Amino acid sequence: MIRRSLPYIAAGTFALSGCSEMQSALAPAGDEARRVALLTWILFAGAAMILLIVGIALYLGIRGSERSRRVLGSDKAIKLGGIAFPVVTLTVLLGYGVWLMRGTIATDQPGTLRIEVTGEQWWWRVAYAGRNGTAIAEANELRIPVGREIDVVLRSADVIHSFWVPSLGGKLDMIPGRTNTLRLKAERPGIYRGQCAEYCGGPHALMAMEIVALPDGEFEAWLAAGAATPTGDRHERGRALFESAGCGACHTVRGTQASGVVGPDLSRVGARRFLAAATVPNTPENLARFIASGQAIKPGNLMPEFKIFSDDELGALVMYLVSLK
Ligand code: HEC
Ligand SMILES: [Cu+2]
Repeated sequence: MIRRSLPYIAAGTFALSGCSEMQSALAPAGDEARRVALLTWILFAGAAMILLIVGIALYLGIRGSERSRRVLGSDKAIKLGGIAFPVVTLTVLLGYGVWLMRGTIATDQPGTLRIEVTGEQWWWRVAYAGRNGTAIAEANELRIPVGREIDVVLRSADVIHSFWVPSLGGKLDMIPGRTNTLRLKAERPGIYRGQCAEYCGGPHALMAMEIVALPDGEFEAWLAAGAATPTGDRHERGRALFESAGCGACHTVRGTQASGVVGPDLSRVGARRFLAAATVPNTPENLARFIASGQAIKPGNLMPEFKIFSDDELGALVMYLVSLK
């Protein structure tokens, strides 16, 4: 039995090791995540030690000499090991935990970048503060500057979701009617993965996102660049199809008629690495598949399938979407 399952265990371990860098609380790339990782290791080591001691006591209790069994069964041993030890250990641990995580609560410091993230069934609405107070809408991918403190302002549009990017920080719930703020900082450029960590119905497991940490200059340039308005006849047909099919009732493409706010903002959808909240890579094939049979890709998602397009029309629509950067 064991021998037969070994290859599967090995394969599983290997597959899990693939996740280690992008989405792991044990591979911290930010201050808060580092504290969480430290606490994790301390708890793990402490628990391992206690397990060992209990194991030895159990062995001595069953197999030990008469004397050791008498010592283990004494009132004193029970008061010390069963009452005093847990009370002292847990109190010290609580104090240490509170002290360690101090300063990770967000405060309204000037100069801190604010990004609003709203949990929706089953994707992420994102808003950056643009120049002179205007909001810049994005979705499903968070770009942040490396080395800067960021206040991620968390809200929910429907049910409870939870924002968790293990490599960058702790987990914080997105609760309807409340605003929670999470402080994040990425210490090195890279791509970090986050996952909705509170069951929110249906395709909750397919509600993930990527956080792309860019050097400050690159980030500012990306934010300032705004959305490109594609020009030329090549994209005209796709844009017309987008409008006539009614995509604009739910989606916004800045600079066009499309101004719906039911679904993700598509002004720069062509620049995203993934589609449908990190469900599938953003390729032309997957775009076409998502439009025509999105329920097969992300069962239960709130976008209706559009079977009305010919392959040719789908191609034109996809070309238009890809050009939105
Ligand atoms: C009834 C509203 C509605 C209509 C109409 C609609 N969509 Fe969507 N769309 C959604 C929702 C909701 C999502 C988010 C799905 C998810 O990931 O859970 C979405 C997601 C998408 C995405 C993925 C976006 C991302 O950030 O990954 C694309 C691309 C897209 N829609 C294109 C289209 C196109 C093209 C049309 C028209 C043919 C269209 N949509 C019509 C609601 C709509
Ligand atoms: Cu969820």
